[in-house]
Amino acid sequence: MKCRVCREPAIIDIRRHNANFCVEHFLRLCRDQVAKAIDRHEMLSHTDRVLVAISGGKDSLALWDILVELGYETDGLYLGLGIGHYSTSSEGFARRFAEHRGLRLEVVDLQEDYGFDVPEGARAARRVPCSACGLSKRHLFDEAARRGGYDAVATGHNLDDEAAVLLGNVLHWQQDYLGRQRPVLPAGNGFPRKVKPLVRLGEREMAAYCVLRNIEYMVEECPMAAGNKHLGYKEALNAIEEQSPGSKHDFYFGFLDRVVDRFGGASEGDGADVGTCVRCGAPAGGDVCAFCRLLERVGGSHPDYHSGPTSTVNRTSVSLAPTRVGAIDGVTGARP
Ligand code: Q46
Ligand code: ZN
Ligand code: ZN
Repeated sequence: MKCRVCREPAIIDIRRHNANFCVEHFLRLCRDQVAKAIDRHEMLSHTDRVLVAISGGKDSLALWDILVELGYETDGLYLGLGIGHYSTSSEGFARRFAEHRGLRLEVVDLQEDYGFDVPEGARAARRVPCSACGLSKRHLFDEAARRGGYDAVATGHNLDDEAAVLLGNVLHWQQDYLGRQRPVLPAGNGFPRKVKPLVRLGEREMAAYCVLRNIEYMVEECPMAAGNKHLGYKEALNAIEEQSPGSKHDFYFGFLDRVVDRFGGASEGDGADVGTCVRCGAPAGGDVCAFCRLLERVGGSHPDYHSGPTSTVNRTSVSLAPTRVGAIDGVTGARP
């Protein structure tokens, strides 16, 4: 097995490219694919300040690493969701990554900062955990981006994720979701720009990238994901990809090239009557946003953004609104 570029021994085969790569050229391929996605979909410019959503898993840490390598100005945000061992352990991976590289990581903890965790939120709202979790994540990333004056929020969704979500949306003809399933959603209606620079790379490549770059990451998946439909869609697509390499890529990029515009909804809140939440100032369909309604049901409250620093690893001069005083040297603490 020889590298397609240099003919030295290869360490990985990528069947959808019908090619093998050595370490150096595999890492270059990953960076090039991210640069290509950013360029083609006009995700970021080099003057943007980018907030990277960090979960402690392979995708978000590889994304952060690649964006730094490509010269983007980035900070990370980790959200402590209160999902037992999964959360405590993933926070450690996120913090160690940031500390080793001298990068700034803000940590927002649902329980400490808002008085509830994902399992409690799900019970109170009578929702499945992933629904309460997703709602909280979207709100808190948007909120942190507004508060910190970031130009864009970058998430580690890879090709496998996007193809699986697309399959689910197509199976159930979720027209609104289909219109918004784009690698970039422009800022608008009070929402920050959202970008997914890993859409040209698969799950297996991201794991290999982390191993080759010595990035330690949380291998364990969130226990709440077990048995969810998304995993089933991934398995179905893996079976198709096995028979026909390149299918996931063709499915997702064919959709973007030929179909997505038929569904409209190129930005968040499109078509909806978007006002401002009277409690927290976030964009909202009614007087009170969905997160504040969840907070009320679960008996939580907003942190006082004006009373002290948030927990931030390697805090720099950026003055972010504070949630709690952090414990790590010189550092303050508040995170997908
Ligand atoms: S939504 Fe659901 Fe994830 Fe939240 S509860 Fe876990 S599996 S972390 S991407
Ligand atoms: Zn090579
Ligand atoms: Zn609100």
